[in-house]
Amino acid sequence: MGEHTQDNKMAWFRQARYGIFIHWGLYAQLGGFWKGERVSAFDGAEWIMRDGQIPVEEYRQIAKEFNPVDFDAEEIVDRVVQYGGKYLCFTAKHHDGFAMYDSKVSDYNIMHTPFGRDVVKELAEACQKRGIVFCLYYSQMQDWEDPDGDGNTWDYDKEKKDFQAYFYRKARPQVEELLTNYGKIGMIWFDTPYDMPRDLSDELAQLVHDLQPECLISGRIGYGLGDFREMNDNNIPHNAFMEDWESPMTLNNTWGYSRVDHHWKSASQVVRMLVNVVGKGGNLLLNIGPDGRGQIPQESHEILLQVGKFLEKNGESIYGAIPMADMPYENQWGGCTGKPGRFYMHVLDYPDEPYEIRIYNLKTKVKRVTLLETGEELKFVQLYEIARDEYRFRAFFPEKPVNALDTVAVVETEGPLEYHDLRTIYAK
Ligand code: H79
Repeated sequence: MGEHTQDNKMAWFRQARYGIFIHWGLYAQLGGFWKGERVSAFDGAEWIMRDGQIPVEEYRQIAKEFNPVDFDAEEIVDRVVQYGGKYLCFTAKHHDGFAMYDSKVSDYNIMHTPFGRDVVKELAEACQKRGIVFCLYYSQMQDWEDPDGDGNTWDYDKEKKDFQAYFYRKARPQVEELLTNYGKIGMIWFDTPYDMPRDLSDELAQLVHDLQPECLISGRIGYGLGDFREMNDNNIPHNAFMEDWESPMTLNNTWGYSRVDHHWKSASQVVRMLVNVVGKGGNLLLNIGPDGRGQIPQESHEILLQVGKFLEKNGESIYGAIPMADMPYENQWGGCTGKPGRFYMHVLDYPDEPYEIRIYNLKTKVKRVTLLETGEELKFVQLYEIARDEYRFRAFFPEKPVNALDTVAVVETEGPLEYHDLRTIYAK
């Protein structure tokens, strides 16, 4: 057992770099439709109860029919492995307040459906078997079922809400159940803290630390109590960010399953996103929204499988990558990811003849350049142009990309990366 330092605690997260988010709950059965009509979604189809102002007594009826017979935790986790994801984060309870596990705290849970299976338990066991880090999403503030939970103002009077009562009756004890009954939890992903009172957030963080000292807490517990910064949904920071952080992203435009959202990102867009995030020092948490039968939409599956095949051969450039300071210029041909003593050029837009790619104002001496997939050594030159006070690195690629998604070259360097700051370059 190592020491309980923050570095030790973050180690798996920094190694992983790529995780799969799963949004799945009663809303999956609706797929964005209520009584035959599409409910316009502010954020995603998992918001249907709020967006449609569906009365809790009517929404509750979905539970009576919920029977996702195709759900197979082992198959889902096998797929996460195939996709190249290293952790899986599952919505144990989203804003609708419905627990997807056997909760003694509230009957509003999956055991009281025709399905009657503890999905959190099945996923936890499957992850354990496959070496995937199992993480749980829990909406600690919003709960549209509970009269005292935040958010439901169409059934319940906002003025009469007693959030503290909700916290002690449901949120806190449910988090306790989740961190007690399902083995080791890699991370608990809190969300939408809004104006949650500081003392209760403190208490929640303390509870997690007491029950599972190694469990990470997402930044959205609020008040800087998290172990890492959670970027905004579907947002990637402009610049490299030298702390621990994660960007949660959707594969189409919704988190929960929607029957009509077909705005899928391509595999190539996903790889670009992954390189962008990992190059800047973060983790990508990419979402899947299984449908009302418990199946991963075929489109998601095919896209993520392609990304997985890329990672199978090029994972070295992503997993365990370290944050890289921004280079002086944008790399319009793609991007870079870093490791000690080397970095990886990800050629996303393959060059035409003469198949040359340049990086300007890299001062560090390059020792060797090879293609990651084939090991083929590439010719390169490095020079310093005295009149312009500019460093130039040119690498010569083969005529054809080795991978249609991303041709990765390993650039071995002498010592740490050093750039020539643009501000020091002669102005005139
Ligand atoms: O779980 C996924 C989303 O459901 C959840 N976060 C990801 C990971 C999420 N919660 N809130 N949001 C996303 C943003 C929601 C914004 C809005 Fe609204 C909802 C805009 C309009 C309705 C709440 C009410 C904020 C402004 C008014």
